[in-house]
Amino acid sequence: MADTATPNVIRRADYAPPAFLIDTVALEFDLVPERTIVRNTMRVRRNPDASRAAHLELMGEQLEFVGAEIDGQPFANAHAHEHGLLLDNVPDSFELTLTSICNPAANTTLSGLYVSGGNFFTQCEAEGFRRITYFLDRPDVMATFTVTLRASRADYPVLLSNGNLLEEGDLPDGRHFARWEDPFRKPSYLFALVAGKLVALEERVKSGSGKEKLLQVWVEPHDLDKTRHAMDSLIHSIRWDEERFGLELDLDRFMIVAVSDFNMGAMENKGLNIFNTKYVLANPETATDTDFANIEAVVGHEYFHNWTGNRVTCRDWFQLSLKEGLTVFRDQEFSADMAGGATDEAARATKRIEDVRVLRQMQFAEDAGPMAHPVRPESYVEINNFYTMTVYEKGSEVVRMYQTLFGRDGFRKGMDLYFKRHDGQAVTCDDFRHALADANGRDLAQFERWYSQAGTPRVSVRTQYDAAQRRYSVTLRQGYADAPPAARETQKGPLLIPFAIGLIGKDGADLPLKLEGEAKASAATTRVLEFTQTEQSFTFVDVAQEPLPSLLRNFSAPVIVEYDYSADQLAFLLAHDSDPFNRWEAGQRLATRELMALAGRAASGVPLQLDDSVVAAFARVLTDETLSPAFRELALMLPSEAYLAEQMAESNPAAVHAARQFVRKRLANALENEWLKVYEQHRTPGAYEATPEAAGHRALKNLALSYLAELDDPAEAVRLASAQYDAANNMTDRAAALSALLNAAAANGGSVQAQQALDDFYRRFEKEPLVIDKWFALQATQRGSAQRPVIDIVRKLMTHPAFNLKNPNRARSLIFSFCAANPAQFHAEDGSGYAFWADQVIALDAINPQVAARLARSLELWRRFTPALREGMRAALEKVASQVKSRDVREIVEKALA
Ligand code: B3K
Ligand code: ZN
Repeated sequence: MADTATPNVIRRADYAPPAFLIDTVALEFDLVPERTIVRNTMRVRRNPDASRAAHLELMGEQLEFVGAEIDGQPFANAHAHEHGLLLDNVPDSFELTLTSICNPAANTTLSGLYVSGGNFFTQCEAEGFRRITYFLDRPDVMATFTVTLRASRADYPVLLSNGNLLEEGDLPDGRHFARWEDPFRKPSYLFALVAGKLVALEERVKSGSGKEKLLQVWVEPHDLDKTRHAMDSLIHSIRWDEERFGLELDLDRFMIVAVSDFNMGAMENKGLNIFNTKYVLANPETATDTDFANIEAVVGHEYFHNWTGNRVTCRDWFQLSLKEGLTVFRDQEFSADMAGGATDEAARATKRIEDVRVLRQMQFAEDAGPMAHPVRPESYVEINNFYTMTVYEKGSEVVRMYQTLFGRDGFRKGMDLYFKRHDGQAVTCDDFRHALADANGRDLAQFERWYSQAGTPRVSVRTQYDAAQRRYSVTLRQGYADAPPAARETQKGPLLIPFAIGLIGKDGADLPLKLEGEAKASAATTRVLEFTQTEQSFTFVDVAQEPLPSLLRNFSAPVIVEYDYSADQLAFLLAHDSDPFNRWEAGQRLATRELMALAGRAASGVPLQLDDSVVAAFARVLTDETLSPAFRELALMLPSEAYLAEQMAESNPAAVHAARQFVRKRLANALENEWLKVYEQHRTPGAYEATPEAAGHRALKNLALSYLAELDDPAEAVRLASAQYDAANNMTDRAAALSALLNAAAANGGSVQAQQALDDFYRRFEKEPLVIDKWFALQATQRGSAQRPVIDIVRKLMTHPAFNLKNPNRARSLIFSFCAANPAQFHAEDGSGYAFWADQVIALDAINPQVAARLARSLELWRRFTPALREGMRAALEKVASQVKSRDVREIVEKALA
């Protein structure tokens, strides 16, 4: 079960190439749930580039060793231990056959080979392959794999593995077999097998060079009607990678398999992607617009890994962002292109805004706490703890900065060179940076700091206009936001920050840009300044009037910008900035500033009030028909409570909640007629369409409903929500109506209607686990009230027959939703949330350490909270630290308490 080894720190500086290489692997599986026999035959040779080792040390965990043969002869010098197999005195080059047994039925960690819903699945990244067979389970050992699967034909009619199907047929005793071969060398973390009762949606497409490809989406038979969108997303991904990066699918067949027990979103195993059902299954009745968009993004992400991750992989796990940051960047660009093509900047911006919101709320918080680490970490205890927001999302921003510096064409040249140099290799983040630098004739030595320095950079801006000289100077100064000591130690010097800027005139139009020393103004009204020193000034000349600066357009670098805008200036930018991202940003700054002031008042018990000018600024956005509905929805959504709490000197979730609710109520009451009008105008009658436009209308309409539910008298909102709930032909509208009813009920309106809808929802979707997850999540994230605290509801739901701690989606839907997405209720002053959290982390630790460790992270920022909460959090952390066994959870809680 849990790994109880004493925590061992693995360091990047200690990397050494493997003493042996494995060129080919032939695996034979006799699949039986409690006792699967694995026979593994490898061609092994000494690595000419490594120092000579006396022994061959293979990794292995939770395996029963049966025997070893070398070149067909029994080999007695093989010693199995808790972490692997030691083979003494092996030849320089030999064939090694190992036989071992594992127990997939008992594997609740969902790492290695396991059983879910009666079918077999694998998950090997990062270190799950060693739970299947003994191996050099590290990404710089790449081999070609042949896999033979044998199992009962009645129980496991479908047998899948990576690559191409070579052969299949019957065996005695009702068994059958299939043999697969993957022609590409790969590290063990990309191995996969699936066996069970599954059916596939199939499609044949021609790739760019005219080759026919078989695409399959495998699911349980009752889910076949929910596979179309995933298939379409796959086809779009294949086309997009050909067009944007000239990268073609390299196999004859590409498979996606959905499984309901899965630790994360999905996995890019070569030719056999395994997905959480959440990122495959969708139809209008069961999936929201957000689900549809997420499926497209995750299908794209895993498909894009085929080149960025699989064809070129990581030398070691410290280089994880080499494949993850790059592939997140690619999936973000894919989604933006799908939403707005290459040129519709406003439509692209909605995707950009959503991505930046996640980065700020989650990654900036990570960088401010005990788990802060550089994009390329220096050390880890458990690598699974480093599949983080920093490696993925900040890593993606780092990749985006190359494109911002060199343009799309320059970035493409760099990618082409990267593949030309490194196809088939396991490489480093430095190799990627060098390819980008060389292809563009640039020295990017300073840029390495983005990979080695932790913490969120802070750029403060000063401006000065000289009317007589018509000069406008912009002085930038960079440093870091407050960071824990571990992050501060990594901060060695200034970064190369691509700082995109525009200047806006009195009429709201962009001014021409001419930097000092330039012959003429550029055609573009946005310039990317290369900001490389601690402090640096840039002077624009021929500036006819004092401009208003639009800073860090399109969020050109993952930094915090400080500039002393007045409220009027922010309202002006919100109304006029030509950069859609910065228009949104101005509204967020305005709202954040007000909300922070209000939270401060709420914390000290001072009555709250909101200036009419703020209401007016939001009213203008709400009624501005020139803006897309999707954009208006984003602009009118207030910053999240978690983000706001993080901005306070001492996080006070109750005060933040009071402030945010106050503003929502104020906006609801002041703009009641406008919300009602928007609600009516943006209905989407007729058949459901999953287009970005239709989704934008639904998003804005449902935001209006959520504001209306805040009215002092919510009767009309309850009526609208009930009617919407009953009439809905899609999950977006149905879930939004239910959520509005729950929140109105918390404010004392329509609790009967809320309960009726909740009961109806359960009955209607009882057989759809992903929808029942929503049913749990909606209740866990609801507003609650003093009379009806959400913790009571959550505790009761833990005993519901549909609750199951072993299923990660279900655990996340109830427990994580409450602990990580309902801050005001979770951080109750009586500490009840923390006690609940500790119990669940401890319970999960014994079942699934990876999932437990994710939950454990929800208290890591405890030191930043008000003293009243801090003690309860510390006590809960100490309780967990004293009881958990896995190195996954121990690393998290020990770092939090250190
Ligand atoms: N590469 C996998 C993540 C594996 C996580 C292991 N704990 C999915 C992805 O990023 O595409
Ligand atoms: Zn990935």
